[in-house]
Amino acid sequence: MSDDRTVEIEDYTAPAGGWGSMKSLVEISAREKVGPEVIRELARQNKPDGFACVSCAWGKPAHPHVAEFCENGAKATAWELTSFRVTPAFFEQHTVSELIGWKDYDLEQAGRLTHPLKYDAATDKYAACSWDEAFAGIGAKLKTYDPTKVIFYASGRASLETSYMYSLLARMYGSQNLPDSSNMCHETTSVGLKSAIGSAVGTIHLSDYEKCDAIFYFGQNPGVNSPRFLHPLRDCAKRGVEIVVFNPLKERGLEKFQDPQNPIEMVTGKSTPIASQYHQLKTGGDVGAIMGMCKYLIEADDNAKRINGLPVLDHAFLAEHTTGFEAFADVARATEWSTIEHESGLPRTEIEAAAKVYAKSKAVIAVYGMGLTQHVGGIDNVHMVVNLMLLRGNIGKPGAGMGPVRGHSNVQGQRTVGITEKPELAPLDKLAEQYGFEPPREKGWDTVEACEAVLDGSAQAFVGLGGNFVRAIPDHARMEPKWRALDLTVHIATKLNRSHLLPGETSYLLPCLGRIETDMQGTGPQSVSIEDSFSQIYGSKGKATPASETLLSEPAIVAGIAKATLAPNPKLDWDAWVRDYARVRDAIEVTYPDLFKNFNDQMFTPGGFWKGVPAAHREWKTKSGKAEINVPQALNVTGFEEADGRFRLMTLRSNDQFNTTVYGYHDRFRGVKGTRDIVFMNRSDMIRMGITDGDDVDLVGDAGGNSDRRLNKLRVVEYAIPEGCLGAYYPECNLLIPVAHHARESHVPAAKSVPVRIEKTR
Ligand SMILES: Nc1nc2c(c(=O)[nH]1)N[C@H]1C(S)=C(S)[C@@H](COP(=O)(O)OP(=O)(O)OC[C@H]3O[C@@H](n4cnc5c(=O)[nH]c(N)nc54)[C@H](O)[C@@H]3O)O[C@H]1N2
Ligand SMILES: Nc1nc2c(c(=O)[nH]1)N[C@H]1C(S)=C(S)[C@@H](COP(=O)(O)OP(=O)(O)OC[C@H]3O[C@@H](n4cnc5c(=O)[nH]c(N)nc54)[C@H](O)[C@@H]3O)O[C@H]1N2
Ligand SMILES: [Mo]
Repeated sequence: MSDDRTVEIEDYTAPAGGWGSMKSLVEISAREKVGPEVIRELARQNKPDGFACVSCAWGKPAHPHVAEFCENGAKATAWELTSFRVTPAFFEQHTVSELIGWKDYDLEQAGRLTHPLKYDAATDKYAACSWDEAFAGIGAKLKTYDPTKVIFYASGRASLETSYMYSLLARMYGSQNLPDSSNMCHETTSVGLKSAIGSAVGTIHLSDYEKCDAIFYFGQNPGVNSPRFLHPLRDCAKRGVEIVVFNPLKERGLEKFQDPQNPIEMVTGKSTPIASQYHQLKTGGDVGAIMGMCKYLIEADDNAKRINGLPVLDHAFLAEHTTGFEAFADVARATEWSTIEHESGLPRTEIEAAAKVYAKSKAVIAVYGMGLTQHVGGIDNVHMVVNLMLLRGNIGKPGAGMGPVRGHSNVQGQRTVGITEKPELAPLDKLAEQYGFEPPREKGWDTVEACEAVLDGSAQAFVGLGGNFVRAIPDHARMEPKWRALDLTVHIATKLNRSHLLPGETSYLLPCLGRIETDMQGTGPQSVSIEDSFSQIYGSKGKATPASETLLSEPAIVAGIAKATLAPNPKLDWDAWVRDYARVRDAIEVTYPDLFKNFNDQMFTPGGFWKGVPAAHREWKTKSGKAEINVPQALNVTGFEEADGRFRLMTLRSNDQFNTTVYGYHDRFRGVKGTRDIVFMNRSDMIRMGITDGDDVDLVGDAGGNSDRRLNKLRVVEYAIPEGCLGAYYPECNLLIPVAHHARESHVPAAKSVPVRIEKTR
């Protein structure tokens, strides 16, 4: 079943984008055997009247390029429009026990699911059932449980309309267990930014990239995970914006970019250098590095004051808009450079060079991703970036602000319309009034708590709106057997994945339309809407032929489950909503009148409409009413002590995957071909341990206690990675992460600093 698995490891010197990306695209299109329809759809991707890319959450510009898609967005389109199908005949041939031995790649490569399926324990196979049977079966089961023991997961891709309906279904049923992929991702942002600046999301617009004069860039990999970002980054670099990067790895998209849409660059082989400074700090070293920059700035300002020079900090801003500066400044002054150098892994000269760029810049954007959020001290990471930005008033003015880069295309939007386990984030009183029911008021389970509930047996059932929950979470080896003890598992999905192969006592697999496909309902073809990283909301129209006539849309499936589970409600007509999604948008507008004013009229505004972010205009919705400067708990965010032989493992995405969806075995920019079973290692560590490039090693969990978490036989790749740090691929490595190893407060699994030891494979 596999594609080319000949292993080759070699340096890749070409830029991000360019011919490499064209080639990669052609390869996947050929493999998925896609027809001309894909070309037509690619031309509609991210266009005001087209569909919103199903890959990442990067913004959709009001004036798009002719081809407003990237290599990985195009792969996602080809993946959804594949010509392969997984029909009931496929399941007649393969038992679940057999399929669970397949690789993630092979499972999804098998194609699109076509029919609703029910698991039959007697034959150990999924078998086709009718939609009515599936809904009736699920409803009958759900009615027997304590609703507070049922999990309603969502994976960040489903539209605002579906998400709103899904969160209502859960709450009307009586459950607030609404974790979503954000719990493994940017929840650290939602918690950290909320407490510091009173808004849980980024504060910039896409257009701020035209106005900034510096970008401070932490732990995000645009060449792979948000390649359309490379265009504004390239434009910034060209107009002399300083781009200062902090990342343990040299990521190609941050080094140089060749624009596949620029014929001159393509023909002449020219590329644009991106980063002006690149600091390869230790994994988990950001609080140290930022503390160093802050120390430099605060002390430079102290000196300026002494000699009556120009101030380095924006004192007027600090006085009017912030609290906590003095306490923080004292800590920064008192922190020794030796400590900063040790914790960050960077020499003082590098940190000072970065701080000097910051000091002379008038409008700075801070960008970050999973490199900051997925640590035990992730909130400290986010707070430290905010602190740095506040020192010179770099939040809430043109060309400046916080720019977290979100993951799934609608992950931010799902939270906006009620998919949240936190009662204070949902307008419960409003929902109670609008629909005449009493919503649950107790806090529900987030992802980590849902895992704990599965482990201790208190969870009874799991419903998943997309995603591959069991593969995306930590601690696979402990979780998988417990998963099968659930009484009911229901997955709404487009393709087969490992989570589906761990059926509970009763299990249904419900195949749905994807966003690129025509969604025909009673009133005609429907549109949906999503929210991007910049809090812009816009419409998306699918026009491709559905993968199968048997598929239902996500709203129709949610409505089907709701009608079979809940008592009829005169205030809510699920069928009317499915007939016309504009009615769902009307309902969303009633629930959230400030965010979704004139929703139906505004949704096709080119570039979308802005939901509004108070911190973007310096309205701080915090406890103090000001932006809060926080002192970090510790300079070490890993949550574990340093010890002999203990490494910090960061789990990474390759260029050929979307989360648990593995498109192929080629991580082009890092020079790895034909395999994912590798571990990147520093040369000095290898010499010290007597390991040579190409050796096989095992990674063993080192979280304390008697850890039996072990990943066997990874090939060592000598790599430019800081000493004491390792890199290897997610999701394969998730079995090394204990469920309890997560960010304080936000509970995001700490996937970027996992304590492990290395043993040679015997
Ligand atoms: N093609 C593609 N696109 C995607 C995805 C995908 O899998 N494939 N996933 C989507 C999703 S859901 C998300 S959340 C985003 C994820 O996108 P990113 O936020 O870019 O996530 P990662 O690739 O996990 O890692 C980010 C970077 O953090 C660096 N890093 C690791 N540890 C540290 C650290 O301690 N400090 C610093 N400064 N850097 C560190 C790594 O070297 C890596 O370059 O992308 C989205 N887009
Ligand atoms: N170790 C480690 N673990 C991590 C991470 C990490 O960096 N390291 N990253 C974390 C992050 S940031 C995230 S967001 C999570 C991702 O976790 P999830 O969101 O749960 O996982 P995905 O891999 O995105 O889900 C892929 C599946 O979604 C289904 N799907 C695709 N399109 C659609 C659709 O349109 N509708 C429906 N209903 N289903 C669809 C397909 O069946 C596909 O198999 O993983 C987290 N886990
Ligand atoms: Mo994510």
